Amino acid sequence: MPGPFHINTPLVESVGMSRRLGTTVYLKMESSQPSGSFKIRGIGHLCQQMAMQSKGIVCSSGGNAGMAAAHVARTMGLPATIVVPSSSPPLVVQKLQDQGATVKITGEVWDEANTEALRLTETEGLTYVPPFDHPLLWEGHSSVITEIAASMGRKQKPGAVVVSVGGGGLLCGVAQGLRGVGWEDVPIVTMETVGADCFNAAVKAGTIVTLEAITSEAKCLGAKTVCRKAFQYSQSTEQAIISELVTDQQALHAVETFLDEERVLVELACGAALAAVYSGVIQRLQDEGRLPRPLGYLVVIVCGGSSINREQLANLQKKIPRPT
Ligand code: PLV
Repeated sequence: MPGPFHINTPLVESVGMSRRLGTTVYLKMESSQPSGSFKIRGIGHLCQQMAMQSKGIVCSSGGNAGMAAAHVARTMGLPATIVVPSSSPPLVVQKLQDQGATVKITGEVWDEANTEALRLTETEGLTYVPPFDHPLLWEGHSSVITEIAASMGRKQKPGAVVVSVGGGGLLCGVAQGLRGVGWEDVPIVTMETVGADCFNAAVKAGTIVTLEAITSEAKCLGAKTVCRKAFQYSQSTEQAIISELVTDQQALHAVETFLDEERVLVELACGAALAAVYSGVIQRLQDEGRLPRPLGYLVVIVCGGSSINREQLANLQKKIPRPT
């Protein structure tokens, strides 16, 4: 069986973040994965289980799931069709083509691209690779926590883990991973941007809701409906999940600060998680008594993302107004 396709990523302290928070902050550098994000963990695992006899795969994506699927398919010698919405920047389309994938642009948001991917699954007999809603994806993503536990030792629990949420696949993997290593009492802080906040909307409503539109520039967080499993985790009393929002401005500021301080360029989707520290969300949660102080150490999953370069960053800087 080919794979695993992902690598064991660095777990490094961010001195700048630790200084701000007054607590040690570790970055789990998923931005270093082949294909540029954590997605390869779950998608690699799913393809190992489901695509061995396949005549090709089809994946609907805001970008990064597609990048992971294209990478895995190329390594397995399978053709890949990636369906992206028109909101994905040309940079993503180019990178997918560089990986040898056929790219189809359908609809304005991921949900519409997904309908087309499901249609192709039926008509072309391709193996469907979902970007966030599948138990094999969550199982694959859970290795991010297993690695942290192996590095730190199981007795050294983090005080909290910070993740970005789009459709909720990473959250499910992290929740499953924490349970797997006996860290089920470690709170998860979930970060979304306003306008790509389907998880927060579901938590507030107490039921799964579908957003009318995606108005955030963090297009890779732009699923209109969160997956059922993520919502179920939010309802469980076993594990605290704290759902928080930041603005696009705060996510962009986090991307810029991270680039300056850590010298790594990540997407706005990842900036949302970084803003948990840079915009004082964790400190506020401690002030409110929702997270303990002291916290032990904090882990931020640096989910990464490939739809960013200097030009795309400049575009975002033009589009997203500065705070006045
Ligand atoms: N992006 C998905 C879903 O898009 C995709 O198709 O690539 N951080 C980054 C850099 C991401 O690309 C994503 C998801 C997330 C975080 C959130 O992960 P999720 O969807 O598992 O919650 C619409």
